[in-house]
Amino acid sequence: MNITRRSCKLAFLLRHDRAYPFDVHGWRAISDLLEHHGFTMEELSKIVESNNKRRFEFSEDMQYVRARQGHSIPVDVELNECVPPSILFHGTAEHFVSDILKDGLKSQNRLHVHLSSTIETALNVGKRHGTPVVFKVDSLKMHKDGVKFYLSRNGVWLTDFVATEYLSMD
Ligand code: HQG
Repeated sequence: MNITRRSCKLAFLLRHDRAYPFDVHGWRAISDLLEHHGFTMEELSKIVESNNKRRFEFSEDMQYVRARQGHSIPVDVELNECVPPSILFHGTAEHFVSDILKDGLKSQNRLHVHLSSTIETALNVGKRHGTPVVFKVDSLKMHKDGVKFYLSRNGVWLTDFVATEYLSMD
C-alpha cells in the first residue's frame, strides 16, 4: 500500500466528497470506508496515527473518522475560536498575487482561508500552487477589528476572509 496515496484519497473522502451524507460535525462512518472504499482498519489506523500534519481524527467510540480542517463540504468540525498571534502568514503562488491584492484572501473552494504560524510552513503551502510567495497577515489588528480566528486541532489558523488592508509582502 502506498500510504501517501491512500492518505490523499482519505483526505478527499473526508473533506470534499459531496456524495456522502456527512454528520453535522463532519464524521464519516468507518464502516463506509471499509465496505465501499477499499480501506482496511489497519490501514486507516496507520494513516490517522502517522499523518505528518495530524489531519484526521477518530471518534471516541472508534465508529467514525473526520478531517480536522480543510473541508469544502459545509460541516462544523467544532473549531476553537482563539486569539491569533500578532502576525500570521499565507503562502500562495506568484500568479495569484495580483488578484489577492485586488480582492483580499478568499477561502475559494474551502470553508476558510488557511494561515500558517511560520514563514516556512507558508512557503510549503504556496509551493503546491507554483512559485511560492508569502503574505504577512496583520492578524492581531484583524482580531482587534472584530474578525474571528479559529485554531484547528492540528495547528492550522483559519479565518473567513482577509481584506487587503491587513496584507503585506516583504
Ligand atoms: C488563493 C493544505 C486568487 C490562495 C495546506 C490559494 C493548507 C486567491 C488558493 C490547506 C484569492 C486556494 C489550504 C483571490 C486566495 N484570488 N487566488 N482573491 N484568495 N487565493 O488549496 O491555502 O495538506 O484551497 O492563496 O497545507 O493553498 O491539504 O488553499 O493559493 O493548510 O492538509 O487560492 O491545504 O493542507 O488554494 O491550502 P487552497 P491553500 P493539507
